[in-house]
Amino acid sequence: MTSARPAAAPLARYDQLFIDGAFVAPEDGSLVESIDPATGRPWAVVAFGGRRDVDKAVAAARAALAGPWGRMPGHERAALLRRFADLYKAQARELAILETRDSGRALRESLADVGGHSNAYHWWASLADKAAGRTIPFDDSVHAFTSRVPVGVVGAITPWNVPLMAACWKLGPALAAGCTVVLKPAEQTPVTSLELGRLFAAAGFPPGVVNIVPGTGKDGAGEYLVAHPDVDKIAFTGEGATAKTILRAGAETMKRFTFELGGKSPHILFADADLEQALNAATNSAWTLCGQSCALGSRVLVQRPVYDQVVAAFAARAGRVRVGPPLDEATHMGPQAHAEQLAKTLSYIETGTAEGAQLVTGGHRLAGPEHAGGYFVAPTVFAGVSNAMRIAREEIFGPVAALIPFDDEEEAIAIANDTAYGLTAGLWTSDVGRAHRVASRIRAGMVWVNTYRFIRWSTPYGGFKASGWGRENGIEALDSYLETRTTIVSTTGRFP
Ligand code: TXE
Repeated sequence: MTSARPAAAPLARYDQLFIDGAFVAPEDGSLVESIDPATGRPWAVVAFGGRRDVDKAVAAARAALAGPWGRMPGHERAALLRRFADLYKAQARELAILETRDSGRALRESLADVGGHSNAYHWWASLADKAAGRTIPFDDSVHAFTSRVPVGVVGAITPWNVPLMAACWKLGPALAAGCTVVLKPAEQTPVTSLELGRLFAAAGFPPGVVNIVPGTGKDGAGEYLVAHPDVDKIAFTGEGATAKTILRAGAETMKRFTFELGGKSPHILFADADLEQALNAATNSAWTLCGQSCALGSRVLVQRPVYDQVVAAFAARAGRVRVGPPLDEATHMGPQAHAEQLAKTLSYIETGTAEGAQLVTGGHRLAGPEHAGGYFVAPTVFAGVSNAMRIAREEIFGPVAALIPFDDEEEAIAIANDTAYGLTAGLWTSDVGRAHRVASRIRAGMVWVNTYRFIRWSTPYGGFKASGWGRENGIEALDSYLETRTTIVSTTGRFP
């Protein structure tokens, strides 16, 4: 979260952009304070890029494509990415601490998340020399073949909930494909993305391959990047409404897009499930990241014979969540990442009550001494939720579980699919046949059976319907950073 107050002396300083291999002061940008969501007070001063800064970054990215990076064999790009991955691993704890400072995510979660990113970068490195084309049989008058070539300069626009993960999911495939990148992190959480600049420089990446320009979205670096004629692709994670604005603006220059947007994921608990395990997953999914992830099971569908039992268990477990200073490794859940998100969550809690859902526990901002000034919300459980209610239809992005009862398989599938979104879904059952029957009928990009939120670099991730376009992670993600060129060589030299 940022404000325009002048920087105070003791603040950490991230007052330079990373452009063309060097940290530089913004030319026509500004210096802005970054707020610690656990205290509501500024903790760092950060450089935001202006239009000229974005122009410089894009020019550097374009030049790098035409320079050594563009001519570098895949195995050499792989070696650079591996070096970066090793440096990242060595720095993972510091990065996780900074991520927690800036976003409020509980440190135990940041450590687990950031600790895995070097594996992801290594995996992308392993693909950097594997983007092969194919030969196309026709007749002996031609030799026809395809080549996969980098899409070009990528504008990567990331959100505030998981800044390093969102950056990894874009930088990994983009660099493996041979693209260059201008990364624009969210205005509320820019610090850890800037740290990546140091690691890319230390790993020996040529100048301009990765540029990092924090700034605002609308009327700022984000908008300039999307409108820029020399940017070939926008890789975006954020809100659906923002994606539509970006799509319209980017259409002017016929950009390529990948969009990773919101979710309202169904997490289905059948009465025959291992309920202890299902509850572990469902409650974890309710409070992880303080509810600020598109993948979480924010609609918990529970079969009626176990509904009351599950509601009681949710309430009991909500009471055991330690909500407090995110840097304390004993803390389970930190604050909401910024003041607007806090206000959004509290307003949805009011909506749920007004719609007639039963507030079982939580439902308020926390005000203990360890919460003073911070954006903390009590873990909240609503029972008696119908899928028609706004709290079941719209993305809240807070620690709010909505428990919806159902009778049978058909009804569970109907409720699960009755949503504008289609990102993820989970189901718990001990019946293998049912697991396959239900999973195959759910309109979502990722379906988990007897587990939840298993997400890895190699498993494609992305949404059906309003949850997005394209996939991140997996070979599919690499494809979205490549163009296909078809070459036809005549074997006769005669025309026609
Ligand atoms: O998202 P935005 P916000 C959802 C979640 C949350 C809501 C609002 O429900 O409560 O979105 O969050 C940049 N041109 N998700 O307002 O605006 C912006 O600077 C170019 C789900 O923060 O989409 C930031 O870098 N860029 C999501 C990024 O877009 C623009 C994660 C995301 O901001 C821009 C985050 C513009 N016109 C929020 N406007 C998920 N899928 O996980 C904004 N940006």
